[in-house]
Amino acid sequence: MPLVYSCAWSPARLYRTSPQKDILNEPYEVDGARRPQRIFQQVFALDEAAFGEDLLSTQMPPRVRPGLALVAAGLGARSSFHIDPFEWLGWNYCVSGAKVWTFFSCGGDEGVHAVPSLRFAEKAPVARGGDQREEALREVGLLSSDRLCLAVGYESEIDVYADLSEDVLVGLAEASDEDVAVAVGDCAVVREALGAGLRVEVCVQRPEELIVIPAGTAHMVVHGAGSVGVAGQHCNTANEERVGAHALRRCRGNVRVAAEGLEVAVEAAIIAANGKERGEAICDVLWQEWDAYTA
Ligand SMILES: O=C(O)CCC(=O)C(=O)O
Repeated sequence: MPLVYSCAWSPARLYRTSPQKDILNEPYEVDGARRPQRIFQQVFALDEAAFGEDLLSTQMPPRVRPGLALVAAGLGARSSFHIDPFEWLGWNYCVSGAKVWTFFSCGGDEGVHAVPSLRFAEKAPVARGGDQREEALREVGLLSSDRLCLAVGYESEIDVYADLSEDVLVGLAEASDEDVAVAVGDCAVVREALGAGLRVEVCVQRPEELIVIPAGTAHMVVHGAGSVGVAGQHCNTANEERVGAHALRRCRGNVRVAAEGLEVAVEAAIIAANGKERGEAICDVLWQEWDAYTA
């Protein structure tokens, strides 16, 4: 499998916006897509015409819905090597600085788990949306210390960029995408993944660019100096069943319920985690809160 530096074939997609344009209303160039698309329809809410109806805002009670994340990082800071928790679509918009994304994907259901040396294991996420959201998830039984946790994802302790020279990161703003891809392609973990038949895609994200991360794609990010971005999640009818099944699996619920939609799956997950009586009482409170929120 070749190492790829653009997102044209991609699991991930890169959208280029521009400071002169109106980010809420104008269409933007998209790598790999035939025509421009609009990105946001409200501030940091993905455009439903391009990305499908936002089911998190209509099917998930506000108290347990994921929030936006601000990602501010210095030179060399990096994420873990991970697959996003939940099975929804991740997005990440770069406001300033630049960062390198490396995506690993592979045909078949097993994905990166087919390469045991990458050592992916279940892990509760570090960022769960702040203390208040963590508390809210704990209260409804969707986050607990025994890892019976709605937000569990997969993570590896491996540092994909362990061999990447700091010079690449210092010069990131001006570097060509090809040069960065070649430098990342030289890292031992990447060479090993390519040798094992995984697809590896390297992408430099710069200001006014949005990355969309498909569910289940393993990735790791390393930042250049002064990088600031905003990240969020989106769930539409295409991945609703996956997100619902994830919620239920985490709570040892009946995963077939997921086909009935996200709202039904979230309720079933809460009941599976708390028992029928307490679970139903929690759901009543969450739905009432929701009515008050939308009134
Ligand atoms: O921007 C970063 O440092 C990490 C972002 C990331 O991995 C994600 O949004 O899933």
